[in-house]
Amino acid sequence: MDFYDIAMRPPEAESCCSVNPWKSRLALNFKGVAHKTTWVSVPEIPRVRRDLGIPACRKYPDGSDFMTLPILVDPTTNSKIGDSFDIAVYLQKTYPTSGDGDLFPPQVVEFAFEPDLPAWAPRLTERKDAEYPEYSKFNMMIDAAFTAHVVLMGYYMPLDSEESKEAMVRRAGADSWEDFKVEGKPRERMIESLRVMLGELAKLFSKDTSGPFIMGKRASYADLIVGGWLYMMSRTLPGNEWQEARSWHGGTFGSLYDGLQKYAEVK
Ligand SMILES: N[C@@H](CCC(=O)N[C@@H](CS)C(=O)NCC(=O)O)C(=O)O
Repeated sequence: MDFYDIAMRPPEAESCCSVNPWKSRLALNFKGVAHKTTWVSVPEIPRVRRDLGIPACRKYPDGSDFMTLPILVDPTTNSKIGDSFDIAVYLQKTYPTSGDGDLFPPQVVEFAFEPDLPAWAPRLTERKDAEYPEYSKFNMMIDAAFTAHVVLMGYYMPLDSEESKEAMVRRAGADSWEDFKVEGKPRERMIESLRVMLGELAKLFSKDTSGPFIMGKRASYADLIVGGWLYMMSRTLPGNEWQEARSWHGGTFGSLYDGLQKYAEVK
């Protein structure tokens, strides 16, 4: 299968840090599905998506299309999928028993967190279908909770070129990449807010302590959703911030990250 992720500075296997593609990579490896990654520069995403004939699945606040990755193309079934949640559902339906089995075992994954989001970070577009609604809702909640703290990471994304940075600067209505830097007291406050949010989330992981996942020893797509963000944090947070975050709340998120490593191979 062909998998499309956002290009970072080589070697991409060590630098790739885009949340939604990470969720899909973890799902592909969970299912043990062979795939090969194509790295796409940010300014190229709209063209690549259009050439594949995949409509946008995300909108800017003004209603215009936001062209995103990941994309998965499966030539064996002639499928082209352009949304990480749809990719997970597709993998589950097409390869129900492959790899580590069911990505969506029935479970209650409750997490409520309603932050204010900056205008340039639009919420995920709500899904109308009712496929795995419990997981879909969790995906939306997690996205909002982490996006509220994404300014801690954005500046440190190792994008592949100045053009990619400029595309993001323009979109955010900023003057330069330096505008994304958050330091000093505002950074400390934001780190503390991230710690508190993760404390709420850690409660979900404390229900079954037989393993690092929400269901204990058994990973599900809910763990992979959080995992996508942990991979972004681990690859972007500067200094020892990631080491600190790993250790918060009894090491819940360090253990989760370590538990997901078996699904993290970049291919
Ligand atoms: N609902 C989509 C959202 C995908 C998304 O927002 N992808 C981001 C990367 S994590 C992206 O492609 N951004 C492109 C850009 O910023 O230009 C999904 O889950 O796949």
